[in-house]
Amino acid sequence: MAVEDQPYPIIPEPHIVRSLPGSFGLNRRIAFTAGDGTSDALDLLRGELKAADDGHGEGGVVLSVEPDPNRPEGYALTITPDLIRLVGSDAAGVLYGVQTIRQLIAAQTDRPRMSLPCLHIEDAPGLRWRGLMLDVARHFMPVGFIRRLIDFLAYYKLNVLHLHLTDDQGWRFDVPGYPRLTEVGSWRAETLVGHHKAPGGRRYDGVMHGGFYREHELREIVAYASRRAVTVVPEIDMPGHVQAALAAYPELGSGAATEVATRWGVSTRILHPGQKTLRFCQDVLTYVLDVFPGEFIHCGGDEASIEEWERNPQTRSRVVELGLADTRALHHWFNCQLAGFLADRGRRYVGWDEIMDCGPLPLGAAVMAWRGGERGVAAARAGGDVITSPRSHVYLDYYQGDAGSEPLAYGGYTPLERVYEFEPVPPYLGDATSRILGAEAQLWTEYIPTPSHAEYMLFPRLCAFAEAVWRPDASTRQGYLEFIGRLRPHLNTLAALGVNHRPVTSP
Ligand code: TNX
Repeated sequence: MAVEDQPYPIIPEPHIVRSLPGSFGLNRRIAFTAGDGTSDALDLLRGELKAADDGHGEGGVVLSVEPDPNRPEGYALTITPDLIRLVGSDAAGVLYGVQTIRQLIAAQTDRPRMSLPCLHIEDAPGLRWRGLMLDVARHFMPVGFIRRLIDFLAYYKLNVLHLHLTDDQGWRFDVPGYPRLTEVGSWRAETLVGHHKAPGGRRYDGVMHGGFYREHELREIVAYASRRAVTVVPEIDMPGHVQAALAAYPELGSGAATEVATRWGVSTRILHPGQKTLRFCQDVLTYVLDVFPGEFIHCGGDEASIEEWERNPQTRSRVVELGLADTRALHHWFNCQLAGFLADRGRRYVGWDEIMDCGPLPLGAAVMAWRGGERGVAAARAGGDVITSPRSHVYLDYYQGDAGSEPLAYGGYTPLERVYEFEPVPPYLGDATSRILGAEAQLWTEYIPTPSHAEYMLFPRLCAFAEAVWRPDASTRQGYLEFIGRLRPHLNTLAALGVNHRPVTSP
C-alpha cells in the first residue's frame, strides 16, 4: 500500500484493515453495552468519548469478550455509522481495540465535529512478551512518570514493564527487616559528570541523588499497570551489580566496607554466596513475590565479576564445601538456587544471557539476550525461553543521531530506522522458534537523569519498537517510509501531551 493510501495512522499497524463506507459520529448520545471482562476497556473508552448529549441521534458501542485461546490479546473491531462493535479474545484484546479507537480519535483534525471512519479491523500481536525495561536504579524515576509511561506502553500495545530496581548506584525499594537497604543503599553521595570512559580527571557533581519506592507505591504501580494489561516484571540484579546493597550490608559480600557507587561502569563487587547471603536473597524474593504477581521475576545475573570470589578465601572454601569445580560453577549454583526458590513458589526465573556462560540453564529459566541475536539462538536451541533484546537494535539509551548533536549518551547508535527494522525472532530457528517469547527494549539511565530526558530517548523509537514486536516478521511491514507517514500524527499527539520526543528528520 502506498503512503498516500494509508488512511489510518494506527501504531502498531493492525494486521487486517478494511475501509467501510460512512462514519460514526461522536458528537451525540452514545449507549454503551459492556460484557464481562470489559470493564477496564469501558472506563478507558468512556473517558475518551465524552459524548455530547445535545447532538441528535444515538450511537451504540458494544464491548465483549469471546474467549479465543488461539488468538491471545486479539480483537475484532467493526465501526458502522451507528454501531461500534468490539470483540476481544480476552480482556487485553478489548483494551487493545479501545487503544485503536483512541488512536483513530487522536488522528482526527476536525475537532468539533468528531467522527470515526467506518472500518473493520482484525488484529492480534505476533509475540507474547512486548516489553520495555526502565532502569530506575541509576536514576530514580518518580511514580507519576512510571504511571505515564504505562499509559504509553498500553497505547502502543506493549504489555511488559520491566523495572530494573537495584544496581551498584542505588537500591530502590523497602524490604522488611533490612532497613539499611533504603537508609543507606538508596542514596549516593554524588554522581559522575561526563562520560565514564572519557579520558582525564574525574569530576563529580557534589549532589546527593536517590529515592526509593514504598510498598504501597509498588502495589499501586502493579495495579495501575494491570488495568492496562501491562505486567510489571521486577528485577533484582544478583550476584553482581549489588554495590548499593553491599554499602548497606557489607557482610553479604567480602565484608569490606564500600559506598553506593557514584560512577558508571561495571563494579567488581559481588555477593558472597554463603548461607547468610542466600537467606537475604530469599527474603528479598519472598517480599518481591508478594508485591509482584506476574509469572516472571528477573534476577539479573549479568556482568558478575567472579574475580572477587577468586580472591576471597571464604568463597573459595564455599566452592569446596558445595563440592563444585570452581567459582564459575558457583555462579551457576547460585543462579539455580534462585531459580529453584522461584519454581517452588510457582514462578519463573529470568536472567540476562550471561547466565548461560556459567553452565546449563537453570530449571524453567528464561533468558534475556542482550549481547546479540546469537545468544538468543543458543538459548532457544538449549531449550530455554527467550526474550530478545539485542543492544544493536533496541538499546534506547544509545545515540539516536549524530553524537555531536545529541545529548550525552552511553554510546552505541540505534537510530529510529534501526529500531523499526528490528527482527525480534532470529531466523533459522526451526522448531525452536516457539521458544522466542518476545522482545524488550532497554532504557538504561546512567546518562538519563530526568523523566523528560527519558521521554526524549523513548520517543519516537518506542513506536518503532512496538511496530516490530507486533509484526515480528519484518517482511510483513510496509517499510520505513510508510511507517514515518503513519508516525507523523503521533508526533503531534505526543507533543500535545507534553511529551519531549525527538524530532523526526525526513528520511
Ligand atoms: C550493559 S545490558 C548493562 C547495563 C548497562 C548497559 C548500558 C546489561 C545486562 N548490563 O548495566 O547499563 O549496558 O547500555
